[in-house]
Amino acid sequence: MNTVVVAVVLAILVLLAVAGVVLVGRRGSRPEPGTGAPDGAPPSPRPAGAGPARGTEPLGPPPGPPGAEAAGTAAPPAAPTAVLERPEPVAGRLVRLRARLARSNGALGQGLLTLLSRDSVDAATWDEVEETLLLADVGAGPTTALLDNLRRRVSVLGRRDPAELRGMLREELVAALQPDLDRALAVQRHADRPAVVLVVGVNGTGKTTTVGKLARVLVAEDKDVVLGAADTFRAAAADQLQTWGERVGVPCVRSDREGADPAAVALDAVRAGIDGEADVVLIDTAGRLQNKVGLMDELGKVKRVVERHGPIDEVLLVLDATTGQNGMQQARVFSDVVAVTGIVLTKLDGTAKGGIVIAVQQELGVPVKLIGLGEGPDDLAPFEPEAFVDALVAAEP
Ligand SMILES: Nc1nc2c(ncn2[C@@H]2O[C@H](COP(=O)(O)OP(=O)(O)OP(=O)(O)O)[C@@H](O)[C@H]2O)c(=O)[nH]1
Ligand SMILES: [Mg+2]
Repeated sequence: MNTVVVAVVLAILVLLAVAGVVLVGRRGSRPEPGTGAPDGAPPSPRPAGAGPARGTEPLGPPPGPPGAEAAGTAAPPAAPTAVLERPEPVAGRLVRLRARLARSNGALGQGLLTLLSRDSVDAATWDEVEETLLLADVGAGPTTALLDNLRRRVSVLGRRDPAELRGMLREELVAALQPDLDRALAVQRHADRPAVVLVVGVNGTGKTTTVGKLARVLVAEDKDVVLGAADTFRAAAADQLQTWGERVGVPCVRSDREGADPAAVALDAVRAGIDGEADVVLIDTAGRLQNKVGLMDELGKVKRVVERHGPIDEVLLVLDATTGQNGMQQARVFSDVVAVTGIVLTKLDGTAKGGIVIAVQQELGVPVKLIGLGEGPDDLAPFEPEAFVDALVAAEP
């Protein structure tokens, strides 16, 4: 009799253990419940990151989706460990990060204010104003335009009250930043497929970091994201991207083979996004291309192949703000090769070259949509001309 009881108890324990394993296995698959994203074993090559397949520890549940577990009443799952990060809210980021513009602030905004506050603004002072603008990488054309406007307005200003002067300078800088350009990212899902964002730029500008940070921005906005590691030059590039994804529970489609065809990986990522009903697929690309022909071939192929499923929604060109004229040169080459729809200006923290925002927009006719203000995971802000200029001409830097 006793043996029967023991056997029954053992059988129940085994059943409970199996139920627990299944539950834990399923819970690691997605950060947001109910969005129809890939579950556990997403399709195509090897999406990694959010899925439980690669690690020994399943990812823990996201904060606050209790409904997802209602079915598993048998036993509480045993200790999920890794906790997904909750990215910072996006609204007002630029204002929160404004102190990072401190050096631009000193060089451009404060420098101009000091010059224009002089008792007499003579020819020599205007030369200094011009020099200040050029040193801050505002660019020759925009500098001339700004200089003309400032000259005209200062001459009719009469007495130069500091507050009035600051207001005038603010207006002119905001106008130079073309505040009416549409800076919204095209990241809305289409009826039957995700939005696709291609991220391009030369090596070291911050592409991978930007893709990682942008994934967090989108996760903070409750979007389902898939990453595509189409920089296949070295495995470390895909590892870097995958790590960004893992932190917020976003899968990363990659190839295990160095030198794999970037277009194939990009296509696999888009397919994973379609199958998983994701909102956005973000594709990171390689920057180490020796010449324009190679660049054109590779990016052209990625674009062609990906567009079998529909047009790419956004091509973001990542530029390092500290590289000045070199950066501008790169921007020209890339915009000849792919139709760039938005610029991400990275490393604006701590550079005195904030004026490149004005130059690059005017030269390419493409809006700066995002700016990088540090190496931290949430140091990427939507670009807002007014908030940016306010940081430059702040009363207290
Ligand atoms: N200070 C600062 N550093 C940044 C910013 N964005 C990126 N970085 C740093 O720039 C370095 C290069 O960034 P990556 O994202 O690896 O650049 P990449 O363009 O992907 O480079 P490749 O893959 O080699 O083509 C890293 O050390 C980043 O942390 C930023 O806004 N501010
Ligand atoms: Mg990279």
